[in-house]
Amino acid sequence: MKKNILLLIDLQNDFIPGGALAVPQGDEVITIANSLMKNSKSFFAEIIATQDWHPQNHKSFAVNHTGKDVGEFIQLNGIEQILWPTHCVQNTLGAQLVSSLNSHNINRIFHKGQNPEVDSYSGFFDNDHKTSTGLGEYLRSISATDIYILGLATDYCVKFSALDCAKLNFTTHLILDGCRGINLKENDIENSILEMQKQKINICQSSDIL
Ligand code: VGL
Ligand code: ZN
Repeated sequence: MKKNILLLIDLQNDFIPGGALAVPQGDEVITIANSLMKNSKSFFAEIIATQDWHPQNHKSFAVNHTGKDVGEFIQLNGIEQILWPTHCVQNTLGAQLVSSLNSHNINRIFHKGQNPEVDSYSGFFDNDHKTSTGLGEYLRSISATDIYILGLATDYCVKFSALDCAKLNFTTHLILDGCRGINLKENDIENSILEMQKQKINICQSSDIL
């Protein structure tokens, strides 16, 4: 039997306009998340959210490397790491879910990026794939079959969450109009979508569900 899950990626203040790592038009996806939660209650068995949840000393932050600027690359424990502005620090306003998101509909939240030594774009694993957030195990434990993903940012946390989700053998759907990307380099968003399609991720629109 099918068991559909709605997975909301990083709908946090720091990723919407005005935030520390604002994704262009990131706020536009909140309406879509709200209407899916309100109008597709019988379609989704559960609604799960992720939160980027960094300690202040996280090594993905440029300020934690003397002489380095945002956007520069470093080697972080053997993995290439782009340096970000300080964002989503645990228990700060920037890390909170966007206040206009109807978060009372969310059944469970998984945190990621808590280890200062490794970044975690995926909601399932750290970037070194050594530590799980527990999300995959949880989805398995409730016998979820189909995971519908939306959120921020298409070319980082959404992409890596969707790729891990498909790798874990869940049928994975990307709700495209419910995502916005950073597009640091031209075509990053477009290439991310192509990469996801190549891994058998189904690209859909919220109107296919609503
Ligand atoms: C994200 C960069 C750094 C994201 C999180 O949510 O896409 N991007 N941390
Ligand atoms: Zn982050």
